[in-house]
Amino acid sequence: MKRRSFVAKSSLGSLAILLGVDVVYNTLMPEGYTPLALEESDPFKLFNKNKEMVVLNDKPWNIEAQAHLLDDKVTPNSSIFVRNNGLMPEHIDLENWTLTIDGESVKKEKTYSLSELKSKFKQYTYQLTLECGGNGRSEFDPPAKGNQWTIGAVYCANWTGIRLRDVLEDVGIKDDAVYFGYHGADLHLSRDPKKESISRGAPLSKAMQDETILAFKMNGEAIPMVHGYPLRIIAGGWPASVSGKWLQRLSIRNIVHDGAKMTGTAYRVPCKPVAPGEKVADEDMCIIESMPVKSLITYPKTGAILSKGKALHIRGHAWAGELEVSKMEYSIDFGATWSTCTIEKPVNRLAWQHFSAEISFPQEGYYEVWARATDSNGVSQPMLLPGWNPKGYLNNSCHRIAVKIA
Ligand SMILES: Nc1nc2c(c(=O)[nH]1)N[C@H]1C(S)=C(S)[C@@H](COP(=O)(O)O)O[C@H]1N2
Ligand SMILES: [Mo]
Repeated sequence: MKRRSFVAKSSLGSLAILLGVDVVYNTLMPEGYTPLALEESDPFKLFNKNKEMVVLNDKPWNIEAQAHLLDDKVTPNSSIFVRNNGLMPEHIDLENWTLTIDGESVKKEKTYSLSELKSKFKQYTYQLTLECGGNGRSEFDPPAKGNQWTIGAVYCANWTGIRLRDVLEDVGIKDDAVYFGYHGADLHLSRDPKKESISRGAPLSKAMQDETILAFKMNGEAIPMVHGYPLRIIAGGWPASVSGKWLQRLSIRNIVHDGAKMTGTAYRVPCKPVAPGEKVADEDMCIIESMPVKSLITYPKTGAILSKGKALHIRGHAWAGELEVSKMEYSIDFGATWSTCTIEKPVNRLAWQHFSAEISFPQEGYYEVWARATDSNGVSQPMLLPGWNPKGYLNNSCHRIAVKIA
């Protein structure tokens, strides 16, 4: 993998972050010099990712997992997908990092330092499922433009931070507040500082939930650079695009936030079902809120070969946006019949749930194991594809693995 331009343009501060240690003689390093350690770098080393992660795009970085890499109950950093819309911030000045809460609906704009946020407000840790709205996009027909995610843009990590609600109460919010919108420190691909690559948000009711936090830590450590260091919003159960990385400013709005990727076809789907390929008028598009019910078989890896007479143990995770998963089933006959899996309760609201089953196969041959989750409203995953939409969002069709009994 060739050295990437963002590495070459990085400042020393972020080099240290990328390397994980200080460059001891950094003052002696010639200007413009790229240390060998970074010249050798590939994205897997740079971001501490498993070599089996799949790079979909390198400008901006978009990297997805494979199902078997997501087998852990809590996803380790090495298997967490990367979705950048712009260029990662080039320099993080921790001492001077601030968060400003502004917008039409704050009583008075307020700015906090990181240390103030950490000391002033109580900290909480939650396991929260984040899935990119475009996960599964690759299956839609007619195809949608954008990163061709298959199944790997989802994970559930431990996030530690403070409640957004507590901060908003400290700031003072006007009665007309309806929405929040985030502003991160990443750069637009054009490098034009006046443009934002993404600035999304959610209704104030989502901001007020216990689990909506301003996070400092992911899986007990400082958030890795690529995942939003040093501060990030986490809004579990909603498209992960709501969870703004490198958070510097949060606007409390008296209108639906109108930042980059809040309008047009971005993170919006037809309010009513449409035929594949149909043109949809702007006013007929609705913003995606809670994500639909979905599941993933994380063990065994697809292509497993099993000897005759042995039962197959399968396991995986299921999630349902703001809802809980109430039933989990598998099929070995292309959906003709279904059997139940054991499904655990979530460790907290908005965490994914773990399922397992022991499967016996009637005879030798090729099988597909399909998994199907049902949410607490009784809504199940579609077997093949959900309704088509212009940007290929919300594909929650059943995950399948191939198994051969020899
Ligand atoms: N500032 C900022 N926040 C962002 C993004 C971004 O490009 N910039 N991408 C969003 C999208 S579309 C997704 S799916 C998630 C991806 O988070 P991850 O890279 O930590 O997995 O971050 C969201 N937050
Ligand atoms: Mo996303």
